Amino acid sequence: MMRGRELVNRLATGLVLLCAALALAPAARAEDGYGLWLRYAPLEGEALERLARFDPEIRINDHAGYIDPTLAAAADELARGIVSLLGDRAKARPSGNGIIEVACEGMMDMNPERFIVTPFREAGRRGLRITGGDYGACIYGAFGLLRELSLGHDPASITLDEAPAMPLRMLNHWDNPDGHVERGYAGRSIFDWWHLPDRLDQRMIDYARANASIGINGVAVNNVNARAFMLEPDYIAKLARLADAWRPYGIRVFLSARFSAPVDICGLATADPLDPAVAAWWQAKADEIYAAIPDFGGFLVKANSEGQPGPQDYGRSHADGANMLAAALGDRGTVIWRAFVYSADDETDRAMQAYNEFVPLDGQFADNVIVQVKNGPVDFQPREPFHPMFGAMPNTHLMLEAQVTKEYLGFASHLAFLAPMWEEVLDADTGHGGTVVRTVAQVVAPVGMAGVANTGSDRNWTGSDFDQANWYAFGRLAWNPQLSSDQIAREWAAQTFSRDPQFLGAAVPMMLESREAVVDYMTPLGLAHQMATGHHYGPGPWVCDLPRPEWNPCYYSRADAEGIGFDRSATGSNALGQYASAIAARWSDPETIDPALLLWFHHVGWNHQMRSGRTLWEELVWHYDRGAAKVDTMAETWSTLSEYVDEERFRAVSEMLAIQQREARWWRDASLAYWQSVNGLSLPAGAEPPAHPLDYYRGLEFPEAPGQ
Ligand code: BDP
Repeated sequence: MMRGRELVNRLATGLVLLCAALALAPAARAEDGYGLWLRYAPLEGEALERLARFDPEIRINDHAGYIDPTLAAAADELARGIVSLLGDRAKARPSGNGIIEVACEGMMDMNPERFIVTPFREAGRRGLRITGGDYGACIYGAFGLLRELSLGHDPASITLDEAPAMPLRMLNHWDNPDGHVERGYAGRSIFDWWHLPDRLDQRMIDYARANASIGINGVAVNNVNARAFMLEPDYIAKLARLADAWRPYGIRVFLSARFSAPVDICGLATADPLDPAVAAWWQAKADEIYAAIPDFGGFLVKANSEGQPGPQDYGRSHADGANMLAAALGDRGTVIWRAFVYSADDETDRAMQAYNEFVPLDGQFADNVIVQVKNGPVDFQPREPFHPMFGAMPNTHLMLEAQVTKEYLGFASHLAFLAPMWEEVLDADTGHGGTVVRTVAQVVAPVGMAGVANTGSDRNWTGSDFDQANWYAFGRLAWNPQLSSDQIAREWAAQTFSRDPQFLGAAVPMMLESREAVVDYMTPLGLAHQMATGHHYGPGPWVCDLPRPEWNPCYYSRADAEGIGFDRSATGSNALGQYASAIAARWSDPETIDPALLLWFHHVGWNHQMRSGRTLWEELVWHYDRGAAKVDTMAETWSTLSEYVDEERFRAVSEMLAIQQREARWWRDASLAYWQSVNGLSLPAGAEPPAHPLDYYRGLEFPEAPGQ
């Protein structure tokens, strides 16, 4: 960036010219995954010729010598990207034929994040102009244009006009200040709190670039199981340094706040939200933060959940707690209050507790409070129905929370592309639109989406190369929930690995089928929460002795000699009653419910006849087998793709797939061995018996598993 600045050439027009060829040395092309989808691999063939002919210089607005840092970042990225896409052709290249003008200045009556890319002509030269609602739009415009160029599209025919579907598109990091990442499978935290604010790692800039390229505009930097001391002045200074670094990329910082902080770090006798001294403490704290970080996003709060303190400790409601913090922030920021609550003393079906606690509070939350709701009613399982709160709180700002890190989908070692899972929930009809379809995406569109980040200190950021796709997909879907999983997979794979149609023709279907494979070999037909205790690595369907009932897999499977599945119909917990009547009616009948959700809502006899003609037991075995077989196919497919991928990443993916093959079979075998011990049934003809007796699987222990 500095070299580009030094080479700035001021024009009489008041625009600044950056020569793309000289602005930056070509991006390092180490294929260790660090470059993510921003590696800008050199184009080939006609696409290369077209870009070489266009050969743009890059201009940015200059107001009497002042260059907005966001525009500078946009221009730098364009320069970096184009030089890299031109590969060898970028060397010794004269000043360009074409022009890219980064011209965002703020346009009245336009969404500040909307960008437009349009062609223009100037003295016989072709140009592309990026304009937008505000400076920040240009960073999205630059990345949008670079995506098109990276995909090999003709610069002459690029026109774009995009605005994000939702205002808040954020990552929630479950990173602890000591560097450990809760549910992190990619090494240590990327945030170097120890050396901040004095030292800012280059990774922080590359992280911001990656986020901006997919439209992420908010980052909560610390674990929702928060440490109160992160509200102390030294941490505010550290956070301010990050905020400064990320501001040009359109990212606002948020902090997870521990509700008991006034007691923990200030020695107040109470954290009661209705106590004036408590409110005053938070008010002063907010003022202190805003003095250092004028665009601070706000607080993310996990309260009265899994042992975290909260307003209920003082007999107050979630609304009391959230509104007190919201008043402290005022119109400067937002309180994001999580709806992931369930209690040790509540015997109600866990899947119902959040709805029961929150829906009666509809309309009571302050305007700058967002209630953040997980995609499903339990906890980020490979498949859940959509959360019944979506659509049921019309007078509350609701935001969707998804988990990008794959706590329950095989950690980083299993290839599971999550866009189909998120597409499934975003497209789900909540039934709350009367005769009109009202999807989850429509419910959250005025507010936003949060994803629990999967980044870490691993060189490839996410622990495995294919997990980068989930970070990418999360951002793309939050920007535009109408994008299809297929399109997202295709553009990610083309930018990350190879644009070759042969490669994409094999890799994209493999990605698209991968999540269903995980559902099949872990928890088919609506089963959930069958993983081992604590670390959540591997199967543990037999676990039934944990102190809290809803921590036990047996609580969810309800497997007995007669059948399996959780009766959540009117004869059982009646969780179905929390859904709109049209949805509940469809799901209340085991014959009409989508079989993928059958055992979530119904306790079904082992010999129940499925629509497939198989019995339930046969159907379960069929799914476990299909899942394990699918992973074998994925590994086979990948083995044919070596010519398209560099050696290092090819081998890394191959080895991860070998782990996944082994672990898919482990899930299948351990689960079947356990179900057989419950139902006494033999396996259907042709099905392979589990490799080991049940006791072997029960005896496995993994105290060193990551992410705990
Ligand atoms: C669970 C995780 C736990 C998180 C919790 C949450 O196992 O580590 O703290 O979600 O979302 O799935 O708060």
